[in-house]
Amino acid sequence: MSTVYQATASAPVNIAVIKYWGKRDTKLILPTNSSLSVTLDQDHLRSTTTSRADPSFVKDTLWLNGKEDEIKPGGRLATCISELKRLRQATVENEDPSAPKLSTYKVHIASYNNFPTAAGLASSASGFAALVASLAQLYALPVSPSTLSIIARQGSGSACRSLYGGFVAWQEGVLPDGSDSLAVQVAPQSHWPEIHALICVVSDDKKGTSSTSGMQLTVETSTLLQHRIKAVVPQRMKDISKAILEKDFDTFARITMADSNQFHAVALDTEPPIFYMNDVSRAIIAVIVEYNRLSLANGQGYKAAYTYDAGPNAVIYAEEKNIKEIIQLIVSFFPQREGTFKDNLGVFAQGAEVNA
Ligand code: 2P0
Repeated sequence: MSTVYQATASAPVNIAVIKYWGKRDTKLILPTNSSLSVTLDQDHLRSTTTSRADPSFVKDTLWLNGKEDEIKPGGRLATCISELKRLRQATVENEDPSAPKLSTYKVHIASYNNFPTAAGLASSASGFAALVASLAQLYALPVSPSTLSIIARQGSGSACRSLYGGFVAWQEGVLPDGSDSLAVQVAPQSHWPEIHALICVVSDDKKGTSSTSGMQLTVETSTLLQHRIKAVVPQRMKDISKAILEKDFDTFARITMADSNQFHAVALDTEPPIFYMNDVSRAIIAVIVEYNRLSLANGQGYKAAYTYDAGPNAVIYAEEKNIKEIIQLIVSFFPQREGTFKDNLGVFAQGAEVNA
């Protein structure tokens, strides 16, 4: 019987608090600014990928949620796969001539997202991170998650941050080959386990402008982006990293909301303008602003921080002790309607789906 070479790995979704928006190199996926995210520590917002290498396979093949997906030559998927094969050869096979030449075999890859597309969450970050982690395991690559993040980055920028759990920075780097544009862990989740994320699904419609094309339009046309890159993000990266290390929720919340606001401002500053939030998104902002205002007036500091990606869904970061109150607040303002998930404002909390 021949040996089966197969490995399975999974990676969770991450939600940025300092947003990545803009590339200085579109092929290598090098960003115009550093970013920072929280990797969601829950079982049901993950991609799980199984990879198998076999000499009998005739071509590299990918199934996404059970459906075959094209691997375009020279495309992002092909780049990730060939980079991992190259690493296998350069490390394991070159060092140990008796190691099986897995880099010469074609691979079959099956990837599943366990969250419904209806959750309205981008799956490219967890998807590419799980794919890279699974092939790295299959090939027994003796490399760090940061090295793997360089490869995941070339699949989708935000994917590099899902190689680590907890609080993760993607350092933009300065080198033209992208070898220093990688993810590092600022702190593990266990450092600040009280931080939870509430995902409020406002709409599961496919967004109008993809991140990839939207951010390029912003780079080409927005003057505000230039200000953001040079004068705003570097200080925010330092300040929010410090806030995380010191478990300073007030600073974390202020910077998170300010950076979400500025990301949507640069989207609006794009020609033609890009709108990702809708009326419900803005109403949720108003609720959180008022909730914080009352809390601050009572001398209790910030209790919640909203952030929005390239779509209308809200993610609310809060400390565990306030999560229940925030869910009740959101649900009282935005009652859950009967009917399909699509019609509802779904609320997911870190750790469990909330039936409100
Ligand atoms: C982020 N987003 O930092 C930001 C905030 C959306 C808004 O990363 O072209 O899907 O594949 O590198 O990673 C979305 O961008 O774009 C994104 P590509 P990606 O999470």
